[in-house]
Amino acid sequence: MSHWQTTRFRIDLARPRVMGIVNVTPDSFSDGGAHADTPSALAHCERLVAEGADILDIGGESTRPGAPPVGVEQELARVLPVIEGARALGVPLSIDTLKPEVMRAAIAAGVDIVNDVQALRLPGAVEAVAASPSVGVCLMHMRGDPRTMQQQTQYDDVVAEVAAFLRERVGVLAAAGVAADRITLDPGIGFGKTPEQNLTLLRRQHELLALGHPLLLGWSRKSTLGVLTGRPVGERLPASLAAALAAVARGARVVRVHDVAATVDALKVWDAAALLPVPESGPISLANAPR
Ligand code: HH2
Repeated sequence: MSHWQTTRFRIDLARPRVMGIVNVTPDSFSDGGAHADTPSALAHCERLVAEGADILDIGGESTRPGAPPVGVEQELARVLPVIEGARALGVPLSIDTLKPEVMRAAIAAGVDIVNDVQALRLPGAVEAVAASPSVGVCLMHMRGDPRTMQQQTQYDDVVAEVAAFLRERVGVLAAAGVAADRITLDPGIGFGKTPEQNLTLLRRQHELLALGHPLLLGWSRKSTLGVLTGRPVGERLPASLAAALAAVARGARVVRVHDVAATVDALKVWDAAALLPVPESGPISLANAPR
């Protein structure tokens, strides 16, 4: 699948795309409170588009481990004015929610994509997406909910289990009449997984490509990067860039990031490098060895 069909846009995935995160929340794990009111969230949307974001992912409920749930009315009050204001920016808008009521209202308000960390498992979520003729969807794997997910990290084979789960969810959507080119998949880095399991998902990401849908990956600032580098959340930009490039190198077509400008730059260099012919490395000549 070389494109992602969404409501207003058919996103060409011949080059990797950058999804910029807009958390309209007081408590998100890395930027909680930074864009919690409508004017600052909209200013953030404009800034991310100016920096080169291909997609904006707008969320009104934190999914960090232990985050308290937010009511439907409160979530809608956070995200709807931002969706309405950001529609004029000319990029696809995604709603990051697991609630069917929020999906329906956001689709009515004009979002192009539904991004659900629970892969449309709440009752009514599949119907909310299927009722729209063309809204795009990202199905993400997670276990439990944000309060319980980090107690559920026992897998026999994390990659096989994530793949089987995503395959099952794709089947449910297909049965509901959602066209295959509307669906992207995400293994859910950090959602009910240990750092080692997250890295296994990265190393064996090609096995998820076999599901036949574009992969969307969210490594930005996540705690596995903190474990690898010893850095607090505010100092994980280099690690996030390396993870985004590693994900793209293994076939991801969309990366979900907080730091759009830096990621766009990194991907430009990555793309240019990928186009260069790789020089053949011949054997080391003994004649040139220092005496
Ligand atoms: N990660 C977060 C939220 N939504 N959606 C997808 N598809 N993939 C992800 O990896 C993903 C996601 C968590 O990051 P963030 O939105 O910055 O934090 P919070 O959930 O605390 O708002």
